[in-house]
Amino acid sequence: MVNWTTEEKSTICTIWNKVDVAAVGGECLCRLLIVYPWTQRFFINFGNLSTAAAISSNAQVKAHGKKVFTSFGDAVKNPENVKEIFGKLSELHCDKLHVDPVNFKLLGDILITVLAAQFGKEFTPHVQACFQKLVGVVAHALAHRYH
Ligand code: HEG
Repeated sequence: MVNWTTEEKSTICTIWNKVDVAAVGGECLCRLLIVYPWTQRFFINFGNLSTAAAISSNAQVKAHGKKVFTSFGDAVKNPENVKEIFGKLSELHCDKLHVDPVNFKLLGDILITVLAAQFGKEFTPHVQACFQKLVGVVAHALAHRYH
């Protein structure tokens, strides 16, 4: 069981409250699909993903990025209970979507790079450490019900 200090939780909330979830979510999913092109296989029904430009302007990618990171926001609000909150999602990603859990880590790392770019100096090593811990917990929780 991972412990969270009040300070860590407030550090994460301070940043997350300033995040435009639709913009950051869209950006993260775009980057995942461009940087790790094999992840496109999960989204073949999303239309044209043939070039970086096509991915960046794809409305379904943007909408799905918003959906994923709105859900990630539940973990921000309740980092102690991520395993419970994401239980059903873990089953879905395993049983129905067949997403390799490695991809949760890749997306988490991408979130860190996107936040670092947006927040600059405010994204101190300590802030990064707090987010690194959270994306680790989220990736672990999403992989938890795999069998
Ligand atoms: Mg997943 C659907 C959350 C990473 C592939 N993802 C969803 C849904 C949510 C979600 C809330 C909608 C579930 C529903 O319709 O009931 N995803 C979520 C989180 C994270 C994540 C919180 C990690 C932070 N997802 C993720 C990754 C991949 C992926 C890394 C693949 C590389 N997700 C995926 C696919 C779907 C969802 C293919 C179904 C998309 C669709 O066709 O609508």
